[in-house]
Amino acid sequence: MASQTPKFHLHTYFRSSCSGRLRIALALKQIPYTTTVTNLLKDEQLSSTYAAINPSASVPVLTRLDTDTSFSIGQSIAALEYLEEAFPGVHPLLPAPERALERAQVRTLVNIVACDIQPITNRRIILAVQQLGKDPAEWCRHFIERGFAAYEATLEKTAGQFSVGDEITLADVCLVPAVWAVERFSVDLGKFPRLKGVFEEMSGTEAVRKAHWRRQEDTPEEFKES
Ligand SMILES: N[C@@H](CCC(=O)N[C@@H](CS)C(=O)NCC(=O)O)C(=O)O
Repeated sequence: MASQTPKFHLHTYFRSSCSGRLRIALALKQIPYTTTVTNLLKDEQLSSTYAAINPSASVPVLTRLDTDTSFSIGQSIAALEYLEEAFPGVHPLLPAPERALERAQVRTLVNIVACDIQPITNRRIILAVQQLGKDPAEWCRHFIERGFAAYEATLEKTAGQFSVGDEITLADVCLVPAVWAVERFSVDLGKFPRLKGVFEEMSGTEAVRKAHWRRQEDTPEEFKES
């Protein structure tokens, strides 16, 4: 039987860093996809309809439509790893299986962003911090700088042209939208020169250009770039 062309759909929001990870990986792997915008500022992720799609009430959700039973993945790292395992031949985003240490280095950097930074600077946390009468910008700056300092120190051992060696990996895919997200919190990237260098290298790629938050269908006109 001829293999089906994969058909993907992404629930996304232009400013969501976790959605940005998927947009970059899909672009690198040259996988076309359709989208539904879930507007976080309108709390669309909290609706009961959306809960049926993603019980975690967050974006992104990656859905595959072409298989006999379509399925959705509602956690961005699981979705990235799915893409990597399902399409290892196009732009691999992990070092080869026998390079176990480098794979662990990639995952360490991924986890700094996806476990130590994003969850504690997420919209729902920002709102909770605000309700406690604290300054959410100061909160986010503090935890982003701690996370970036860990990323920067790790890069000393791992970096080449990109975060781990000279190939783009999942670490870079996660780093770029994390840097986009800090633009709002006046974090001084000059304190993290290796991280800044990798970000700039990544920003020059077509995949990152295409996935950029300023170039999405739901990017408001005042932020849009062509
Ligand atoms: N662990 C989840 C986190 C997803 C997440 O927090 N997404 C943010 C946007 S980057 C979101 O939907 N926030 C909505 C909220 O906090 O209510 C993942 O990696 O997919």
